[in-house]
Parts: sequence; structure tokens; C-alpha cells
Amino acid sequence: MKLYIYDHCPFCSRARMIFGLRQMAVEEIVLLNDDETTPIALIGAKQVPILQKADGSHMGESLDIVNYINALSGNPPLADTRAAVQTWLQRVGEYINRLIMPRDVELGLPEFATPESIQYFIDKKEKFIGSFAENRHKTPEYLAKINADLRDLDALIQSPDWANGATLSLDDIVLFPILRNLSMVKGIVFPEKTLHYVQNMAQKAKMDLYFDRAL
Ligand SMILES: N[C@@H](CCC(=O)N[C@@H](CS)C(=O)NCC(=O)O)C(=O)O
Repeated sequence: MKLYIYDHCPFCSRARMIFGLRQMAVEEIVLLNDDETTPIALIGAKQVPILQKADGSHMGESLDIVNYINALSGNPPLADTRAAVQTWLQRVGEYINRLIMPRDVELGLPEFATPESIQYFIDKKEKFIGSFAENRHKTPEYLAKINADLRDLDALIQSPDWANGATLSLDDIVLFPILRNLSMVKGIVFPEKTLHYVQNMAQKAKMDLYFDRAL
């Protein structure tokens, strides 16, 4: 199987996680961010993640991929996400892209290997969050907000292994990719339980974090 991704894409991280956690083999292919031809040829949309299954057919939509690979690995369906986690994600979802997106293009990620791919991303995302430079300038404001919100999240993490305390659930699949992306922000403070959770999950999912490159 092949998985088409961008490294910074949280939906792609959901799909990457399930392969690591369920110890299923996959070849990861990082597309350039401005490559519209490949994804459109595969699923009819400029969107990743895209899974090429063993039979050669293609599947988009991160949660469909997660559920497909989870079932293929012989596991029961994942437990649903909790309302409190959903509410937290919605709240931080209103502003965290202002911290993350301007940094995505500065990390030296493979999807941004050319100036054209960087410009493509900037042009597209500035329509939603405004000037990357201005958002970067407002880092202290957003950093104070996310550090306070992370303290609230800490109370929702029920064990250092799994967000719901017992087993892998959709909470982990939606939460870890967001926390992984936040690890690229210099000055972010993950409270102790959340930090252990992120580190454990990265190890089990066989994924890297951005702490060593944070900016
Ligand atoms: N509902 C989709 C959303 C996937 C998605 O939005 N992917 C983004 C990357 S994070 C994308 O490919 N956007 C196209 C673009 O930014 O040009 C899923 O869960 O897989």
C-alpha cells in the first residue's frame, strides 16, 4: 500500500498513525504542495491523504483510511471521541492555524522543497488567516492563549498512553496530529501529562515531533 501525504497535514497524520499503531506496512509518498495533477488523477480532488490499497484502488478521507486500516489489521472499531475533547478541539481550531501555518513553510519539509510550492501554500492559506508575517508577529498573543488551553486539555487526558485512558480511540486519532503540529511552536508549554502523552504516542505511532526544529 502507498500513502500520499504532506508532512505538516494533520489529516495525513491521522492516517500515518494507524499504520504505526497497528504495525501495518505502508510506503509514504510526500507530494509537493503545488502538485495538483497527482491527487486529482487519483481521487478527483486536490487533497491528501490518499491511500493506494493493495488492489491498486484509491481512497481519500483520513477517517475512512483510519477505519479501513484498523479493520484490516483485525481490530474492532475504534471507540468514539468524547464531547469534551471535541469542544476543546473546536475552541483551539479557531486560532491555532495562525501559529502553525506560517511555520509550516519554514521547517524545511519535503512538500515545500521548491519556492513554487511554498508560494502556492502562502497564497492559498493567507486567504483564510491573513498575512503570515502579521500572524507570526502576533505569536506572543496566540502562544499565551494556547498555553492556557493546553492546561485545560491536560485535565482531559486520562492516561499517558491513551487519551481516554483505556485503549486507542478516535480521541487519539484527532488529538495527536494537532499536538504534533503544535510542537513546532517555540515557547509552547505542554503540561506534564500532555507531554508524556504526545511523546508516548509519537513513539507508538512511529512518527516524529517538531520539538527539535521549533521556531
Ligand atoms: N476531510 C479530509 C480533509 C483533508 C484535507 O483538508 N487535506 C488538506 C491538507 S491538510 C489538503 O489536502 N488541502 C489541499 C490544499 O491545501 O491545497 C480528510 O479528512 O482527509
